[in-house]
Amino acid sequence: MSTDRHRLYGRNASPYTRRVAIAMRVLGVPFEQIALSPFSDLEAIREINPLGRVPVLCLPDGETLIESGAILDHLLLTHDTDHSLLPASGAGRRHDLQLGALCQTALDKGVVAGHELLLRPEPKRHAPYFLDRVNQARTAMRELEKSLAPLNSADKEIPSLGEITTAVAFDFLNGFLPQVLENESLPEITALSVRLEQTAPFRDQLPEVRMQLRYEPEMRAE
Ligand SMILES: N[C@@H](CCC(=O)N[C@@H](CS)C(=O)NCC(=O)O)C(=O)O
Repeated sequence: MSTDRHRLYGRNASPYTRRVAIAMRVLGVPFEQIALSPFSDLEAIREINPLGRVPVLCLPDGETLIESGAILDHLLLTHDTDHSLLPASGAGRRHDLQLGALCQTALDKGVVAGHELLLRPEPKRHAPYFLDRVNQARTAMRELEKSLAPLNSADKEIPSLGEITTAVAFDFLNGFLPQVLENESLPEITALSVRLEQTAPFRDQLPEVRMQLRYEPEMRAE
């Protein structure tokens, strides 16, 4: 189908979708968001993406893109020509992409741990598997805290892509699986999150629902 606007499929409750939506707002790309959930709208999502996943971005000419990283790569190439969200090359680009890579691990492991609780009946849950995933997500956020400091852009008007994803990941993990970050001291990430969540692109792209999961088996991962 050909339209004059981008169409973004997925809810902001998905951190992968939310980071794309916020980046589109920051870049000033007009889009329509079709807030489908892979849990309640799987058949509708499969019509757009046979893999049954979000986010999906349909371009105005009808081409369909999947995977938030690939979607963002296209959006930056076409709409970030002055490289305000991601430096064109060099140490700054590598650093920002590494922030995104740490976020991706934190999110992927947090989501997998959450799915262990959401989708697997309690007697079949494997506590060591769950706690190892929680620990991986936590470690990724600790590494992110260390990596954030050197190029933290508190004085920049436009957040970088890595900073957007960091704030989105922090908000998501705190809401979805709070035990990942409970008792963690993450002052750089917290300050970034407080600053960015007050801005219009973040406020306009809030998660539609917040699901909170908890599972505290006897054994601990650390
Ligand atoms: N690596 C993907 C992750 C996307 C992802 O896991 N999306 C979730 C929603 S938060 C989903 O569609 N889950 C259903 C599934 O993977 O089957 C990305 O960055 O876009």
